Amino acid sequence: MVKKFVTFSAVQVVDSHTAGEPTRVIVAGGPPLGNHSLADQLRRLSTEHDDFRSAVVNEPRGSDVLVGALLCKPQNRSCAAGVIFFNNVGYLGMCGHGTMGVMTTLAHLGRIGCGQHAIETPVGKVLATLHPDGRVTVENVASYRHAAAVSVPVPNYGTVTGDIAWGGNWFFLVESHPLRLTVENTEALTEFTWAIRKALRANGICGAGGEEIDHIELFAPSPAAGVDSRNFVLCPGKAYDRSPCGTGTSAKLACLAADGKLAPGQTWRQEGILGTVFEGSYRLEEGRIIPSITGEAFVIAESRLILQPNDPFRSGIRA
Ligand code: PYC
Repeated sequence: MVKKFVTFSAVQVVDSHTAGEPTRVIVAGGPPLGNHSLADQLRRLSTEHDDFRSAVVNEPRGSDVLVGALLCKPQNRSCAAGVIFFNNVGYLGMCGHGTMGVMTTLAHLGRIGCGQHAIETPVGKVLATLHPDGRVTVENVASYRHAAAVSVPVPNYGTVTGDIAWGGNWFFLVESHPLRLTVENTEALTEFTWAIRKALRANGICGAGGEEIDHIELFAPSPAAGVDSRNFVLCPGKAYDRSPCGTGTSAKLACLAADGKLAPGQTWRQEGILGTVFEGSYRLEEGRIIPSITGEAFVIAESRLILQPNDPFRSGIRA
């Protein structure tokens, strides 16, 4: 039997992981988004081409944990790239592990060398430095604590208290809780943090401007010598961050600075649930906290995603 000929589009991607958390950089084959600001390009992607997001990161081509990074035209020509980050359910303002993945991918493709490069994101310009040993330092957008010690009643768990902070995404940061932060315990950790997320929404507890707090971050002491803390971060689509989370570490630095527990330039070593570590510090600029986060990404695949028009899951499997 002759197979019917179908035209398809192909999307060229490079996959990497940063401290265990995957990033899929879309190098070619993305939808046309124009020459506007990254915020405008994000608006166009989300309103006109959301199928593209879902096709690239959702099953069967991706998974719930995958973060997509679409390379776009930067409006500021001095930037090495513009990037829109997205996941299984929507879009991210910034992504720390993803920026490290983008830098390592651009170097792998021969598009950048060692040194500092500016990257435009929908929430502002970030500076990323590729070091000769392969590590990447991301100087993130200004981060701040929005509210301290906010209590929320969480069904089946009781009252949970945490800080609300911006690190390029909105976080609820919880120090005091009864759970063990170990990788064997991720199911219970996911249930607990998802219940907190729902309770914040149900009680109208938001970030600035009424924005939803869509990342929940738990902390515990690290068992490793020389590491300041371990975290567990639940991402918006209910997958947990395998890395220590760049924007989550930035939010943590903002809280530590607000409490007078970390001085400018002092290093904070944040471990994630897999035991991988990001190093963070901050500088002050006109009273604002500018975090820098260092980690390492590894390229793991180069491929072409094929989107056939007659494929019932051309646009991915949506939850
Ligand atoms: O590293 O900023 C981060 C991040 C956000 C969501 C997943 N990773």
